[in-house]
Formats: sequence, C-alpha cells, structure tokens
Amino acid sequence: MIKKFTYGKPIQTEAVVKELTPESSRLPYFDVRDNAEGEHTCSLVYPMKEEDIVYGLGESVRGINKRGFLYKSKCNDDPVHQESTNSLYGAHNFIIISGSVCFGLFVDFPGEVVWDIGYTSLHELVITPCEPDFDLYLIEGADEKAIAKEFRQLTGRSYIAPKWAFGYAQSRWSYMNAEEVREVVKEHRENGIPLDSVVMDIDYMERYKDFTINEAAFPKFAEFVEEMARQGIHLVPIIDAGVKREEGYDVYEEGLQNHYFCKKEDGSNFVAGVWPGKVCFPDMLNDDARRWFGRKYKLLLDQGIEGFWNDMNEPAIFYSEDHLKEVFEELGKMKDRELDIYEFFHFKDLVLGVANNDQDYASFYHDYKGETIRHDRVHNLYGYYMTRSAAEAFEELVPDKRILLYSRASYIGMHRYGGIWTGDNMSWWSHLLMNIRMMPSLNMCGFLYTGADLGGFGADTTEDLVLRWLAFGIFTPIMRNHSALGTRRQEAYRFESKKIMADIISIRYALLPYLYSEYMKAALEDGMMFRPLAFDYREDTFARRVEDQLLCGDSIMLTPVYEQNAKGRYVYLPEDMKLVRMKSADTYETEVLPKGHHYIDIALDEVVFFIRKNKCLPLAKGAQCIGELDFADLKLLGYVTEKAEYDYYMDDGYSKDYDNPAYRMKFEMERQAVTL
Ligand code: MIG
Repeated sequence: MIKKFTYGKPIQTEAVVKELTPESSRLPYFDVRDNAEGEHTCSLVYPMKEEDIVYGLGESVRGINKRGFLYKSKCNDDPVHQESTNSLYGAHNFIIISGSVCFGLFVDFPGEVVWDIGYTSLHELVITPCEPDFDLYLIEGADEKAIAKEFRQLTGRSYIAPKWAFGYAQSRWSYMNAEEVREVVKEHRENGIPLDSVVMDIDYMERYKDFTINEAAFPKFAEFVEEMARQGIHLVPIIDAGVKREEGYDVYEEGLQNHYFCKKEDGSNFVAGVWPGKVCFPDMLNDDARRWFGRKYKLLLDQGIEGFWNDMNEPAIFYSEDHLKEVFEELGKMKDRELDIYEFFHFKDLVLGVANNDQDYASFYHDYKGETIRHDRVHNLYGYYMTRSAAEAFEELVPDKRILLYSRASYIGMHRYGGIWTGDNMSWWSHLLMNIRMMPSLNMCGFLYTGADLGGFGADTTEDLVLRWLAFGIFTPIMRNHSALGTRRQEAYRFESKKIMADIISIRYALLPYLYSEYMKAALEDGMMFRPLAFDYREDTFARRVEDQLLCGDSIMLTPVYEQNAKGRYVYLPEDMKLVRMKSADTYETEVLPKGHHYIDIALDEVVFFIRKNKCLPLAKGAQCIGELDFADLKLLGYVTEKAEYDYYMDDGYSKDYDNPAYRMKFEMERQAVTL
C-alpha cells in the first residue's frame, strides 16, 4: 500500500509513473520537525529501535545496513571517494526500514537531501530535504521484497539492456586509435578471453566534441564498426554532457541559436571548463533541448553503434568561467604578500574549490516545464534527463531494437531509461567490498543494469585484486574492466595469470543463461536480482547481520572474497546449501554443506557460489562472445532434495516484445534426475 504526502509545492521530477492523491492525514511513524526559524525547511524524524535495519539509498558508501552515517543525495563527481564521502554519483532517495515495523519511504525531491541515519544521534533517523517542497511516498507491505516491488511499480519498469551487453566489456581511458582497439580484441581472442565489447573513452572524439569522430585516429569509422562486429565485438562510445564552445561546430551552433543551453541570470550562456575546454550545458530539462540533444546520437547509430555511456552528467564542472576569474583576482591580491599559514590554507581552498563548486551550481538556470529554475534546486535531475534524452531518441529512431545505455549520474526515474555504472572507484579492496554491498540497494531503487569498474578505475591495480574482482563481476549485469589514464594496464591479458582470468571470465558465459534470465525476470516483474540475505531469510537473526554475501537471482548465493591474501572466507549458510566450486566454464565440483557457519577455502583461480535448497540453474558451455553461446545446449545444476523448478526466460536479446509467452519455459529437476 502506497500513500503520498505532499509538502509545499514540489517541483515535479517524473520519478513516479502512477498518479496518487495526496493524503490529508499526517505522515505516520515520523515526527515532522521544523528547523531553525527563517529557514523554512523541515526534517522528518524517526526513532530507530535497536533491531531496525535501514536498507537503501542506492549508490552510496558503507554497508548494506545504512545506519551510523550521514549521507547526502547530491550527484557528485568524486573520483577518490572513500568511507567518509557523503555523496556519490547518483541520488537515490529510497529506504526501507526493517524491524518491529517494516516500511519504505521515497523522498521525491530533486535538490539535496540529507540523510542522518544515526549519525548525530545513534538511534535517530533524520531526513532533511533542503527545501520545504517535496513529495513523500510511504510504502507498507508484507516484507522487504513486497515493499521494494511496490516501489518499483510506482516508479516504472527498469531499463532493459540488449543481451550482448551482458558479455564482458573491456575499457580504458582511452584506447587512442583503431589500431589499439584491434590489438585489444586480438589479445583477447588469441588468449581465449571472452569479449563482447570495447568501450571507447573520450579520445575517439575530435578534441572531445560530442558526436564527432577523430578521423585521423579512427578513419572510416563505419567500416571499423563493421570490422569489429564481424569479430563479435560492439564498440561503445562515451558521450559527455558539456558541448564544446567552438564556432562552426554544428552541435554548439545549433544549441546557441535555439537557446538550448543553460543560462545565467543575465541571460547569457553559462560557460564551464570540462574536457573539451570551454563548454555549454544543454538544458536537458527542457523538452525541446532534450529532444534535440537525443537526436544527435543518430550520427553514431547510423555508423552501426548500438551502445553508449553518458559521462560527466552530474554535471561535473572543472571550473566555471566566472568563478575562475574571481579566484584569479583573489590570488592576484595574495601574490606578492607574505601569507601566514591561514592565508595559505585559504589560497589552497580557493584553488581546490574551483571544481564542482556549489556557487557555480547556483549560478545557472533551466527552463523546465515553463519555469525558470535555478540549477541547484534540480541538480539531481541533470544526468537523469540527459539519459532520458538519449533513450527517448532511440525509441523514436530505432523503436524495435534495444540500445545499450548507461549513465554516471542518476536519480530514481532514470532507471526506466538506462543503467548506471558506479563511477570512478579506486583499485582498492575496500571498493570491491563497496561494489558488493551496493548491488542490492541499487536494485531496490530500480537500477538493475549496473556494475562497477572491475579491477578499479583510479590507482594502480594488483593482479590478485583483478582476479577477485572479476570473480565477483561475472555476476553483475555490467561486467566491465575499466581503468584511468596513467594507471597500470589491467586488461586480463596483461597479467601472468591470463589463463586463469580467461577461465574466470568464461564462467560468466556459462552462467549467462541463468544471469540473463534472472535479470529479465527482475526487470519484468519489478524484482531485485541482488538481495541481502535477510530479504529471503527474514526470521534468521544471523542472515540479518550478514553484510558481505548476496542472493543473486532465485537460485544462488554469492560469497565473494574481498580481502588481499585471503585464502578463503567465513560464510554463513541460512539453510543447507550446495557449494559449487568452478575452475572454468566446464570444470566444477560440488559439495552439500549444512546450515551454519563455515570457513570456505577459495583460491585465486576459483569462483565459488552456493545453490539454495531445491533450486537449480541452467548452465551453458562457455563461448568467446554472446553471439556464439549455445542457448540450446544447457544442463541443469541443482541442489535437489525433493524437487526444483526453474523459471527460465530467454529471448533474442534485441526485440522488445518482452511479455511474449514463448520466452518462458519451466525446467524441472527431481532428485538429481535431469529433465530439460
Ligand atoms: O574526468 O572520460 O567516470 O570512466 O574514463 C574524467 C574519462 C572523465 C570520468 C569517467 C571515467 C572516464 C573518464 N571520465
């Protein structure tokens, strides 16, 4: 049951797809506390009981249980984020409180929301949207899964990626030219490392101009796209939010003429510095500008491209033209003076504060639904509407085909238009753990097509980290190895253990019929592919405490290793389960283990997961790319004491008639006798 409560006059976000009449009664469970006089904001206060767990907040730091920290919903580009970072790239204002009572709460507000979840006071949850105008949706249901499902029905069906986009993707900032891309593909193929796509970072463009191609580096682009396609490879170019300010560049000129760019108070275009140099930001919130920008993707679609990633759309701002001027003036005044230490710190803050500056976010405007709205008030919608711009254009340009699309910034509602990768992580073990813990909360918020940069983006990775991260990444819908400019190369073939990497990656392909089927069912039935243990084993006290194991789909439980030099790990089994230890796509051992605590050895060259009781999953033979995977040659792997049934979903991976019953099949497994 969903109840809507409206405070003040909220700006519409279009996160919600159902119309509800706001309640006239008071919001239950919470106290509404007015904050300091004159501020006109209020906080929602909930007294947490000892046993309450708070799930949710999508893309954010820390645990599956979000208690004990302060989070801010504010799309933020922080490539060296860590445990103490309050905001990441997405803003996902949905939580489920689970304890003596169980309910969900969605705060639909496009500006900053502060979530103090037992930070100021251990047992108090205090939610503060930075303006007094917002919609609240309170969701009650039988359990966490039912609540999450209702929420997803409220916000609409999740984006569905094409099947090929479930293959392994290799990325790097940047592969500089066609030769380098060919080399990457060749190395994968020669070393038997499966691969479905190569991701093109900003250097494929001509001086970082959206919808251009650097002809010198990628001559005859359409032919190159085709050459790759013949090898089973999709190229996935990046699109940045900012449009280079350059006379004669058609995208800029058109935007200028039609007033499609975000403007300052005086009506002139807001100018920021990002990769292309000086840029203007298309007003993605404006219907006309959005339609215009979306249609630009056609240039690449026409050359055979079938997938994109949208970057820098928080939007990230290295500096603004105006603010930079001010900073230089301040610095000028300091130049020949002897600075005391505090003045020196001021100097440092000035310089470091140039990027993603709050003052800048409050200095440009959108033309949204006929109103002029200052950016900071709708900040969290920008990446959402950029991705929507592309998705709506695809719907119009290629209505019968799924196009791969994922974004860096996001807000709930964007999940209908594209997936997200979780932005710039680091090659840190703690970020592997963060990736694991984030999967359920992302799924809860509708982001099913998602994953982190495997191996870590920033900093030099290590071989064992890549192995362990791949061993987890084979389960996440986006399975992309990506790393930053200047860091150690981390393509699988660069390492001594490339044979092991090939085997681990090939396990992804063996499991793909299961993983794709589970993903599709989650998308079509508003379910969660990744769940905390406690969502399925509600009454189990230990399951409620587990922070580093996940249910993945209906049949299996994951117990990834995320610590360096670990030879294995402690695992909690909430019921008897069957351990599966895979060494490659077709080599595995199994063993039934009783409910309880175990220490499980897991070597660097293995993938371990557990099959739940009376569950099974289809297993394919490996392949070098999805196109070569034989979906007709499956075998069932199960743990059956009585009977197991598997609901299999399989389609061609391109078309959109998702609800066609021909895509559904039931597999049954009786006490180890296999019937297909
Ligand atoms: O300021 O395009 O998150 O994946 O490699 C960095 C270069 C811009 C940030 C993205 C990252 C990408 C990088 N981009």
